[in-house]
This record gives sequence, C-alpha cells and structure tokens, in this order.
Amino acid sequence: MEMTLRWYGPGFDSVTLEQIRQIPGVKGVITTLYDLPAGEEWTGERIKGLKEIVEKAGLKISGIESVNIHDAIKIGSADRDKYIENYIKSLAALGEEDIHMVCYNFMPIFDWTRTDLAKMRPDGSTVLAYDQKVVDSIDPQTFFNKTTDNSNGFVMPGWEPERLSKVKELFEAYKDVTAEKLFENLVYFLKAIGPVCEKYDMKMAIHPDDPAWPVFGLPRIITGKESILKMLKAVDKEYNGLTFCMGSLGTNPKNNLPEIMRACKGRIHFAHVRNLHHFAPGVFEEAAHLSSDGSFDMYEAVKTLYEIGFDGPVRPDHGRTIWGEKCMPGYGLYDRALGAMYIQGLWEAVEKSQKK
Ligand code: DNO
Repeated sequence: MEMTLRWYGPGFDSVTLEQIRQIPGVKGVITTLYDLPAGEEWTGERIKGLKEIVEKAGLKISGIESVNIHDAIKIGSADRDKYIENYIKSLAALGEEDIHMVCYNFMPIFDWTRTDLAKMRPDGSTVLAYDQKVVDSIDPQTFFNKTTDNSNGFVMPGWEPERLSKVKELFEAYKDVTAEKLFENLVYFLKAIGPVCEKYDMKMAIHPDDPAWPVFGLPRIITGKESILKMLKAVDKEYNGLTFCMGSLGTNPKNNLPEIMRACKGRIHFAHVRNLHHFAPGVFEEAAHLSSDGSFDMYEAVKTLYEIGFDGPVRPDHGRTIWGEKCMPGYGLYDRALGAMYIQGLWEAVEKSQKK
C-alpha cells in the first residue's frame, strides 16, 4: 500500500504540501482540480501545472479524487454523450501525465451527507456526525441554498455553491431516475470509458454512497457487497473498480467490511481507512482512527487489505478537528496525520507478523 493524504490544491486547502511531506511515510497526495465544475474537460496544461506544484514539494500525485460526473450522465439525459466525451478526454489527459487512478461517485445531487459538521465530543474535539431523524425532518429543496453551515468558510467536496444553488432543478431532473435507471446509466458510462481506461491503464474507483442508503428520496446504488459485486460484474474489467471507503460502507453496521474487501479482491483501487462510532441505527459520529475510539476493528480491516494483496493508495479519511486547528471539517492536518501513522503502524505489524 502507498500512504497518501488528500489535498484540495492551492487556494482551497488549509494544509500545505510542505506539512504533508513531513508526515512520515506519506509520499503522495490525492488531489483534484477543485475549481473545475463537473462536466468540464481537464486539459493537459492544467494537470501539468498541478503536477509541477506537487512535485516541487517533493511529493507525487498518487491519484485524483474526484473527476466528478456531470448530472446529465447520472440522469441519462440526451446530452450525456457530450459530457462522456469530455470525461474521456480528461482521462486521456491524466493518463498522458502518468496518473492512473481516478475516484468518482455516482450519487445523485448530494454526494456524502452529514447532519453536523462540528459535533463536540467530551474531549473538546469536533467531528462530522449523522442523524437520520434530522435528515428526515429536512426538505432538501428549500433547506439547501448557497453554502453549508459550520464549514469554516471552506467549500465542502460535493457541496459546491453552483450545485447547491440549483437543488430544486436537480430534483426535478432526477424525478424519473429510479435505482435501476441510475445503475443502467452507470454501466453505460463505464462501457463508454473502457477504451481510454484500457489504453492508459486507468483505474476507475467508484466511491460508495455515504450514507449507504437512499437519502432525501434519491436512489443510491453502491451501498454494500451485493450492489458492489453487481456493478463490478456488469463491466467485468480490471479498470472498473472500487474505492473501499470504510466510513461510507460502515455507516450500515450490517456491512461486513472485511468480507466486502475479500469479495472485491483485485478490484479495489483505492482505500479510505477511517472509523465511526455508532450510537443507534442511522445515528453515528466520526471517531479517531484508533479502533477503541469507534465501532470498527481497524486492525482487522488493515490486515484484510494486506491479505488480499492490496497495493494501491490508501488515505486516512475524515479526521476530528483538534488542537484548535482552523480547517475544512474532516480535512485538517493533525488528526489525519495521526491516522496516517496509526494505519502505517498496523500495516507494519501485520506485514512483519505474516512474513515470519
Ligand atoms: C467526502 C468524500 C467524498 C468523495 C466523493 C468521491 O469527504 O469522501 O466527497 O470524495 O464522493 O467522488
């Protein structure tokens, strides 16, 4: 495995590449062109520019999170081929720059959802949290407008202002998109990008739905073992793979994380390793990475990644906000750095004990 950290790019992240470089073992970043709206073509020039900045700091780009999918592709509207064409060009441009892993999601409208971005824990740290009752009490079409509360002024991934300002129109556009239709549209997209992925050895890593069930009446199709295997089988090629996001799949305690990893052996191209603390069904908060701080057995998870021969990029995921840091909720330096060290500690222990 290759330890990485997510970095939003110059001007968007409170964390610097110089800081990331000083985290032991972190050699690469997972980044993006955060200013580009979904659907726009990524040019070689923009990618080169980003790469230069990262490499100048002594790091490399280990993958992209995300090249976002335009709603026309998810909805399957008449103009989708134009956006797929742009996506193909973007993948080719990334391949030309020797970047071979792209994380994306196929969630309608909202990407990941939390009900609190700064829930206070007894130790004074704050975390992202979710309560289904709160989600059920919201009418998303009137509730969301230009920004999200508590985000410290940062644009949250998947919650870009241009998206939030047209939530009503988007709901209208998605009204006939059932889970079956959404799945068909995903398969259509995956087949269309096949040739460019194979030409450039591009690994596509779909991000699971977070939380792993439908929210606001919108369908969600990457929620657990069965739906993931269905997706992998529908386009049974290596390029069509998964981001194994523990936190997203783990929102549903019925998902057996090690079992899903084993079932997806060879098709996991990226891993987000993090911990959640469950209180009740549909009520959880994000914990420190340490097993005893949350509900997941992190040792078992890392051991399983090792045993299935996973050798792609891993990143610690949403961290707590600690030590007074001013950062994008979930994406501060301190707790993710602690997470990176912990995951590497587990990996080293597993590796040494299994090699004996
Ligand atoms: C949230 C992230 C997601 C993820 C996308 C991938 O913190 O895990 O926004 O990056 O769903 O496209």
